[in-house]
Amino acid sequence: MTIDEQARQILRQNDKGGYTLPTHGLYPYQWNWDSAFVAWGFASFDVPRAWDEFDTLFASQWDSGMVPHIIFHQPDPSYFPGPDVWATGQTPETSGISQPPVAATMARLVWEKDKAQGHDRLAALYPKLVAWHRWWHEVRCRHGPAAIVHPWESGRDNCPDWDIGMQDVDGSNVGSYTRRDIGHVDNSMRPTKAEYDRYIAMVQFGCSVEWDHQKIVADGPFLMADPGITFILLRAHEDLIVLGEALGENIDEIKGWASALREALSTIWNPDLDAYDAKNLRTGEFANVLGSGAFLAYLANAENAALDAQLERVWNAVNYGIPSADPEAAIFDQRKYWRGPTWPVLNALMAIGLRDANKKELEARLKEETAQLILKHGFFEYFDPIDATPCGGDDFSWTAAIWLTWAGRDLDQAKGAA
Ligand code: 9WN
Repeated sequence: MTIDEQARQILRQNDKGGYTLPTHGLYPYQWNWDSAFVAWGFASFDVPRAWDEFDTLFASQWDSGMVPHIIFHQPDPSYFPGPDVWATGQTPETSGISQPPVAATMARLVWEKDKAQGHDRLAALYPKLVAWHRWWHEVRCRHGPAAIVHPWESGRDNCPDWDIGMQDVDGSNVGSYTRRDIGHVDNSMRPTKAEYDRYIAMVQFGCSVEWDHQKIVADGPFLMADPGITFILLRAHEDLIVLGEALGENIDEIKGWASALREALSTIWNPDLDAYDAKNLRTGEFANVLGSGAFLAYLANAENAALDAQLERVWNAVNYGIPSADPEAAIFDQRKYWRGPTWPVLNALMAIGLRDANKKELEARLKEETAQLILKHGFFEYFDPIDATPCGGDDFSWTAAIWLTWAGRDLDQAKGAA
């Protein structure tokens, strides 16, 4: 079997009929941003199936416009926290928080594969994307940049960016529970018990206010500005504008959201760090850690010379891909979840940004290093950026997807017929 065939087989094997699991065992449900990347992957060989993935995800959109981070289609005891812990009362049951809004960017890439075939599918999805972006703007960009109320919303769960916000969360009264993640992968690679206690405390707060996100933003235990989501959302607004224009829609409202968000970028530039940085919105304090979220600036055309220099320094300190935390910082841990390793899927997002910033050599280097990891070890969730050790889950959907769309081929070719 060729490596492309293996990647397609992973997507097919993780396909539960309209939605795709990130990987069997560790993540037995539909995850929000995983599905968006999976759609991009499916579009390389089955465009209608790509649109199905978005449809299944957006079928669980809340009335508020929020698209939840997990859809619990079929109960599965192998994941904690499951639907009973979230208790959101949705059908099918869902978690109560969201995840990085990459869907409009991925929908644009899928649509560009075959605009004629995709027109009606896009027209049906478009108002749902707009409603989700409106929710981000109205509920989560009230302080300027995009704010998260739980580290899991960032998709970069326990990266050092959130440490200062996590300190203020009381995890001492959450009661007993059994984690399932450490039954699937090495405990030392996953977040600690103290971190999980705090994650659960934040879920319990959401339950206590019946998942009213206005109340969670106003009074919840955790509220931090996320540079990663800010850049992803800004890019997604711009992609949504292109999609809206193609459909003949009035895109003035989205343009307003995009310009407000761009204006807010100066508030997450930390001059002491000389980079974009996460900020605790309860205290005004910066995290003072350089994470991979900052390098998503390329995706939103928000880079500058200082960030270029930081990228060079951080990247040259490792051998494979862009690390999730600064290798020269004390907090760096080359195998620990989001505290050092490299994620092929984030490398793919950054590559789109580097290509658009006309940094073709950097994009080629990133592709080459990411491809080496996959060719050496397979479609793992993430990798040690120093010695290439594969980590986390195997046969991972988004790693297969980005192989088919980027790491295994030329990004521009993969765009297909425009
Ligand atoms: C919590 C599914 C998800 C990804 C996230 C990644 C991890 C979940 C977990 O797995 O998060 O959402 O239980 O660790 O951090 O980015 O979407 O692949």
